Amino acid sequence: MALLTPRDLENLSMQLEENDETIKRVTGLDVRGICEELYGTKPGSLKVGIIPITAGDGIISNFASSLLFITQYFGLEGAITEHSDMTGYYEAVSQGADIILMADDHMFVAHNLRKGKIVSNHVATGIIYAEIASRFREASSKDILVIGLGRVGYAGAAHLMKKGFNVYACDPNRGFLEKAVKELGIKPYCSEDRKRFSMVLEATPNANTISEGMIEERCLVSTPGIPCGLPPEIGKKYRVDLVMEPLVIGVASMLYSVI
Ligand code: PYL
Ligand code: MG
Repeated sequence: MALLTPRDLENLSMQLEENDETIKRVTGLDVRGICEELYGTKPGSLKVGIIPITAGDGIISNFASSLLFITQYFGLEGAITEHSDMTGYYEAVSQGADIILMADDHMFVAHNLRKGKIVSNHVATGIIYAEIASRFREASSKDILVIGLGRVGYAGAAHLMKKGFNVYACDPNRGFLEKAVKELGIKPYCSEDRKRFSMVLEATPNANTISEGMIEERCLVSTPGIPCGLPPEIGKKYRVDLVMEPLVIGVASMLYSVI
């Protein structure tokens, strides 16, 4: 999985503002509104304990402070623990945290200690970016393309199937594709079919995964990025709206899903 760098997290509030404007324009709702409808929850006065974790590649300098910004932006009370790892966990729980946010290199979780609800960033991110794509007001049909069937794309495809969309998907890993066909009932996307889509969920760790033959003239591409799957020249040549932001939208989905 691609790890965030401090550079990815620069100007997070500006990235959020720009993307929220696009989301509102193309779906009719902003991130808050979509999360409230999606999960049926509204943030109350809950305390969020943010615990830096030193495992693996270790602490990302502005990751915890980014989580604090996001927690407060969505109206929750956040606090970064003074200590990391298990000491930090003990500190957060002792100080009355209702929700714990912590991430190592493989798993980033939100855990509501009061309700016992837990969610991974992969699932919450797949679901919210799928939801955004599916709400494209100018969509030409219920056909939607999912590029990438790893932990994020699989969760997004499952969510879209549950919502009754015609999900076409591709992944270079044949096993991932076969698993999604068997377990979710998605249709394998073949470029030879020359089928074009007005809604795309891109969930891969690669750049330029979207090619010209995949999209309609008017299209919404929804992706957590890192890097961007839409080649700039295609974004310019067609009337493509791009929703791409590295952390805030996925964490909002995590928080709304466990509150
Ligand atoms: C959650 C992000 C989204 C994409 N990749 C994921 C990632 O970078 N995970 C690693 C997060 C490490 C955080 C570090 C810290 O600062 O606590 N352990
Ligand atoms: Mg990507």
